[in-house]
Amino acid sequence: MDKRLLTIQDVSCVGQCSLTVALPVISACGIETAVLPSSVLSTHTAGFSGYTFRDLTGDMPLILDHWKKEKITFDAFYTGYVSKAQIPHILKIMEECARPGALRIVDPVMADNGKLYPGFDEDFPDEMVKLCKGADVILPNLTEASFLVHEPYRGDSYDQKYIEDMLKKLYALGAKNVVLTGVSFEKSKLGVACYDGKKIEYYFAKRIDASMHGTGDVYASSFAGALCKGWSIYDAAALGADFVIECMNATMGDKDHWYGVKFEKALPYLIKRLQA
Ligand code: PXL
Repeated sequence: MDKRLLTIQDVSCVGQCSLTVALPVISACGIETAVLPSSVLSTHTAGFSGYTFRDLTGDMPLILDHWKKEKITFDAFYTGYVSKAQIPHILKIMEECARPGALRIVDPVMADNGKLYPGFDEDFPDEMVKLCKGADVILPNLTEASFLVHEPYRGDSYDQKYIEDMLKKLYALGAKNVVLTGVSFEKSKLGVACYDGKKIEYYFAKRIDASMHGTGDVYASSFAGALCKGWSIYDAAALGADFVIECMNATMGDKDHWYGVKFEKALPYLIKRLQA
């Protein structure tokens, strides 16, 4: 039977993040992608003002009931931007709609650059820990990592020991693998650190001197697609980093495109890498 992945995150109608990235990217990886929208926003919340927000928590139990009647099941779950109230529903869906050995990939989307996103309160990270516990992989950035383990965010001032202690604290939350993103020990290089409870592995690529919105979702989506195709955690983590760079290169220099990355232009690269 072909693999089917369910991704649970918001629809930001405009803004190239969450579901509007996950669906095309994971589909391009050759994986059937089902969606459960957690909410619908007119745009994402980073840089637009006055956006609409419709919460879809109430639909979650109804959707689950229907899926159970139809015996709909999944080989993988990939969660992103969700609310506190949705976490128990998501845990139930992952419990009741899993095929044997189903993967749980949790991107604890909630924060960046030292701050929680608008609408997430101080209690949210402890709720997110419940989703991280029992995940096969969690993919926090450094800000999310510090919120998850209650450590102060250190910006760029950290060393290898800090990263390796952080990986161990994140692993202790109960996930089988940790992929920590946005790690850098040299100005010219940026990458990820992977930890499976035994060994720590790094992957670094050339740092692109820009910060662009939606790269976390591009990263997690390509990672999830590759993992679902049977790639190892490390290979999928490295592919995600390379794909983000391709997307950023395709976006560089276009001042009108401040709200996201032009990932569409880099899909041929992703498809080629997955065929190699
Ligand atoms: O990229 C993460 C994300 C997802 N969804 C919404 C967001 C953000 C980040 O700002 O605002 C609605």
